[in-house]
Amino acid sequence: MNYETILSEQIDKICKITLNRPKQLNALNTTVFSELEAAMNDAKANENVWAILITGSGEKAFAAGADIKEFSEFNQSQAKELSANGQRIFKLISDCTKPVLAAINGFALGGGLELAMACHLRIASENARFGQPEVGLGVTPGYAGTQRLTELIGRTKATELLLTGEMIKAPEAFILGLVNYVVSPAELDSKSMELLGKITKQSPVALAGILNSINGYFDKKSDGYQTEVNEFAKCFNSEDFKEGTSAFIERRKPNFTGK
Ligand code: CO8
Repeated sequence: MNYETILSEQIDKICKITLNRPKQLNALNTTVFSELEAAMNDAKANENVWAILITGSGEKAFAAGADIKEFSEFNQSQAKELSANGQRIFKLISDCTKPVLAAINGFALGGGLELAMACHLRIASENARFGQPEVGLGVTPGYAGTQRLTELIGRTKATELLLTGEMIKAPEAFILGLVNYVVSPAELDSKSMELLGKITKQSPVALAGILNSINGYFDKKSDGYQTEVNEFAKCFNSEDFKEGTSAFIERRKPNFTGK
């Protein structure tokens, strides 16, 4: 499918989505949001896609935030709609039952960091910079930055970063647990594909159960322990479970189908 502001391609079992407004540092406008939603829905529905990679085009930015030029003239009700819509689309990513990895190739600021945090895994290049600079624009984060940053790095440091709007570099993001790995810009793509390659060798049924169970831990309305019981039991109905256990007994590698 052809998009105006993103690129979407399939590489083996991985759908790679690239934010593609490099001149605007991949700022997230309403077209990016709607195309990201469409690409995510396509990837979710495609049974040949087992994992999703989200990155930015160019060498400078993953995404430098929501498009300030677009929302600067908005009124309160437009702002509410923009924020709710952005949160809904980022939740589509965090709730996705296929693993989603953000390959952060530069600035991840404001909405850009919120997008990266909605993904299940994050790999940063050494030149990446992270921050929630909204406070300096006289606005709060609107795409769940206050929630996910606190969840990922803890209240103490999240509060400081949100209140100062200061940027941090990749090594500090790693120490804070915001990213899984930091690699050179040249290695970002290969490291991301390597990690997703390991993951896509596993059973998609089990991957989905694990992601649902982890989300259950953070979902205030559900009991994550019970979610884990349900997901565990669900696996016993799957061909993947029969294949995985048979392969172990027969001393061979499993050939999972996701069924
Ligand atoms: N929105 C729109 N355009 C942008 C954005 C952005 N967030 N970031 C960069 N650009 C554009 C610049 O305007 C410039 O365009 P042009 O050449 O046409 O003037 C181009 O990208 C290149 O940017 P710079 O020349 O500024 O590049 P520098 O290397 O000098 O600086 C920075 C890079 C530091 C990343 C700088 O561009 C910057 O500070 N950008 C803004 C970062 C920011 O504040 N992000 C947060 C935005 S707010 C948000 O994400 C959430 C809002 C809450 C949700 C809304 C609900 C209503």
